[in-house]
Amino acid sequence: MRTQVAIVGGGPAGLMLAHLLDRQGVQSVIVEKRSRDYVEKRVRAGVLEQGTVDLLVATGVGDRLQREGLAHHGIELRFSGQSHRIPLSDLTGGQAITIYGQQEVVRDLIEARLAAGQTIHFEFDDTTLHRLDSDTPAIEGTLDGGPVRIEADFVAGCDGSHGICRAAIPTDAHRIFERDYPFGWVGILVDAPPSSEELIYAHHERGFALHSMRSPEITRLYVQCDRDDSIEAWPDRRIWDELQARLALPGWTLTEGPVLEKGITGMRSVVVEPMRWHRLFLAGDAAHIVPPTGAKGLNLAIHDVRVLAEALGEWYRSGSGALLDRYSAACLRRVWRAQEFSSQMTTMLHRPPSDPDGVEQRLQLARLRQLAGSRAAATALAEGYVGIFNERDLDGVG
Ligand code: FAS
Ligand code: PHB
Repeated sequence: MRTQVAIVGGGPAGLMLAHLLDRQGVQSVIVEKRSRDYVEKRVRAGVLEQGTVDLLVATGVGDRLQREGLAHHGIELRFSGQSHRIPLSDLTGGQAITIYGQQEVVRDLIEARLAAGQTIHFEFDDTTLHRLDSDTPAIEGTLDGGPVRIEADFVAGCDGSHGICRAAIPTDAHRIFERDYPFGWVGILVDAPPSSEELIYAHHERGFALHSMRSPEITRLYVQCDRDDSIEAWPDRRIWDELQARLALPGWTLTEGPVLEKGITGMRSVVVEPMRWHRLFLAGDAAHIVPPTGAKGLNLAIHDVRVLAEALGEWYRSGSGALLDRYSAACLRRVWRAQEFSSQMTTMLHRPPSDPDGVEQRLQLARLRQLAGSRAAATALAEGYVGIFNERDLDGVG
């Protein structure tokens, strides 16, 4: 096979890149290791920044999002048995977040791609990359048991944190910045109506808890757990007991219900620099991982491919590689801002494994009280949360 851009990975990054390229008349082929059913059911992120929503809507894949997504204009911080709302929209000139499951975004993008008569090669196995440092890179693998070779001008590595593309960059040609947090999250999807209109981020001496949702019928909840915990250590009753304790507020009730899905998510920060090696361009989790406390993972993936699609479109329109040459720097500027924001949220809200003298907890509470009392501090958090990072005017890309 021959195409212009060969995309490894059919998650939000790969699918959105193909969609944006298609709108510019640039051909692409997507190879995805898993089945369609698997990627459409995989529960992950749920918070879309304003910029992500605007792009999905502007490029014609936002109809269902606009119908079924829940626009939120604030989030709640809960600590010391009190609740403090951060009015996101009031503090950011009207920007909001939208609650809409990542798997719904993936489903909408797959439907749009197939409706446009384009292909996605699901269950593509044994992916290997070739000649990335030449003008004719290629990917190979097996499809329906048969060997396949796809030749292209560029390869987009959108294969996530456990993919093969990142490892294809020689070790002396890139650096990996990593930080592992000494805790994780147990996440549950629950068949019960949300107990609050908006998301609740709770700081508690027993550990962090998060009340989120997917729809007026489905609640999404998380509790901080130890890094090495297994899901077997978290039977449903224990999860509910911890949620009830950590989210407790006089006059407020957490509605319980059947647990539809549960899993443990690790908490780490990873950044690969640069995000490009010759004709290979990394995007999304293949290039960076953020702890989910800031709800940035999916949004960063969409931002990367927006910048990459614009740069590839420019290359095919004018032959200029200027934007491609600036791709990595442009994305990394936003990636590090999102890392900093996510790290702040994570360290402010999670119980450290050891705090013998209680200093850490008192510092966290002082920070939370500042957010509750200072409009300036609350505005900085609100801007980070809705995705205002103001990096656009610094480098003139995207
Ligand atoms: P993805 O991982 O979504 O997609 C990569 C795709 O590549 C996958 O479909 C994979 O099957 C495919 N692939 C891998 N190797 C391949 C190969 N060799 N050949 C072909 N295909 C291959 N973010 C939040 O904001 N909130 C959350 O609650 C949240 N929860 C998360 C929970 C988990 C368990 C994980 C892993 C991430 C979570 N995230 C969350 C972050 C998440 O949303 C990611 O940022 C987002 O999925 C990134 O999208 P992609 O870069 O497209 O990577
Ligand atoms: C979610 O709804 O899955 C979610 C919301 C906010 C976060 C992380 C996850 O910070």
